[in-house]
Amino acid sequence: MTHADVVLVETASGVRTLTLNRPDRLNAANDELLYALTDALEAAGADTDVRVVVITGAGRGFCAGQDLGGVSGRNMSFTEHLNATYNPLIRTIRMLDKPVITAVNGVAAGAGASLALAGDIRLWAQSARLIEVFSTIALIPDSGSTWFLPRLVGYHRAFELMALAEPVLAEEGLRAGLCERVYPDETFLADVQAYAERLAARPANALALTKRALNFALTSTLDAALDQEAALQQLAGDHPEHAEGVAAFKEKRAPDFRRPR
Ligand code: T3D
Repeated sequence: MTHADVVLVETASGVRTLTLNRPDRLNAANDELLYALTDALEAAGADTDVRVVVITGAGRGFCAGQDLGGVSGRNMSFTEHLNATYNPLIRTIRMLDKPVITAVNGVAAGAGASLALAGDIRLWAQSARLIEVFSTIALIPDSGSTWFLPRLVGYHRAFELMALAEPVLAEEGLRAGLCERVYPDETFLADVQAYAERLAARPANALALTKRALNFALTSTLDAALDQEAALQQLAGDHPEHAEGVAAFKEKRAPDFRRPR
């Protein structure tokens, strides 16, 4: 399979959809897929026509984590492998100055669960499930799971989910804040596209700065977050989007943040 086959790339109405494409392995990640996904995210970041990125999976799975078929005989240590593949991927998602939606169409296990949690917006199909499966093969959660999950469900539930590797189903996922919305399986992709287009109509610069401010604040003091907000607000206020938003308010019309200026 080539780079282009393992991650399908489509763009419609400012929404770039990246589809993991190893459906017979539930989109388990081999190196080819991990590099292709990171490259595709960077390309989406650089493309001015792209306002929102969606990551989803082909077939009935979202991503079953590391492809266990290719692990034995690997000529890299675990540490080297994580630093070369999963960690750059997760960092790219978190640093991308565009919203990334993880559209979890089915099972998300292991590093696939981490990937599902790494999105700015997480949309689940009704049949989606998230499994911190690592302990089943006597590994520890990686690719950001130890950072994301306790912030969402607290230390104790995170530890339980990781220790027992029990699936989180859509109902709990929604209740516990592991996803923002759950949609029926039958209409999932159309619902995701509609949601993404809504996001794409919002002010791109302000959303990029909001993402940067939130990511900073997650690991900062209140004092530092206030300073960061003050600095970033200047960048938002100086941008033509802000003038358009204020003009639209005064003229009692909807703002058009997509209009080239
Ligand atoms: O650097 C490093 O290497 C460390 C990084 C680690 C990151 C990790 O992600 S570690 C965790 C690795 N992932 C797993 O351990 C998950 C293994 N898979 C499962 O536990 C189950 O498949 C699922 C719970 C995800 C789904 O179960 P189910 O019953 O819905 O599907 P299935 O029948 O088990 O899987 C369907 C097919 O996909 C099957 O192939 P077959 O029998 O039809 O030919 C299965 O072998 C294949 N598959 C599923 N997961 C993987 C996989 N093949 C390779 N690797 C997988 N991870």
